Amino acid sequence: MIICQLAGFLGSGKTTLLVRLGSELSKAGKKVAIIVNEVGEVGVDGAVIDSFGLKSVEITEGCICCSLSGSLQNTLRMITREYAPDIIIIEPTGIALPSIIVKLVRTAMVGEERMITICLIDAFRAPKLFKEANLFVSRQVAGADIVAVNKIDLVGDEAREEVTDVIRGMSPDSDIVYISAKSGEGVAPLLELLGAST
Ligand SMILES: Nc1nc2c(ncn2[C@@H]2O[C@H](COP(=O)(O)OP(=O)(O)O)[C@@H](O)[C@H]2O)c(=O)[nH]1
Ligand SMILES: [Mg+2]
Repeated sequence: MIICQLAGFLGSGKTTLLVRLGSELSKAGKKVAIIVNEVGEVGVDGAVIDSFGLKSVEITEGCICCSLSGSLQNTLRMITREYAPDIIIIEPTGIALPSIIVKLVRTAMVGEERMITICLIDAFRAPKLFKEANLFVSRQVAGADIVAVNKIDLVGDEAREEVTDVIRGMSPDSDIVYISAKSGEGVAPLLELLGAST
């Protein structure tokens, strides 16, 4: 089983990517479950999720990386036991730290899973974000296996290069992909990684 975490600041495109990855993986014959933690954020449209035949659980009363860590772990165990998915996609809140979620998952699942952390960066808002929340974003980026620079439909080559330089400075070894969660451009490698073709 793969457990995929979609990290990233509020508005970076996590929910949009979640719906795209979930529906594509489901179309490819994978059993997909989704855990969404939103506290005052725009949520997943339940009807949309259901229409793709995905199993989803929402946790809304607090943050799964702190006050509701036990709730995340129980939900993971419950979904695994009752639904036996091929993949679980987790969308934490925009202020969660990926490394904490990874630890919680590891403890809950005692190592039967493969954990993949994708951190989304909004290419359009990146310059502002890097200026105003640099330390926090660098911790999110550093905790990721893959950094997905999202909304590339909104920026040109130069902005893309600049974002790339900053990310490289924060985390020299992370893989970087360039995507539009909205149009689906560039998303194929992520689907591959999540086992769409196996
Ligand atoms: N232009 C563009 N907009 C996007 C893209 N991905 C997400 N958005 C928009 O960005 C906003 C925030 O997206 P959402 O998925 O809710 O972000 P979240 O807060 O990280 O879950 C929404 O209005 C999306 O339609 C993209 O690739 N391109
Ligand atoms: Mg969201």
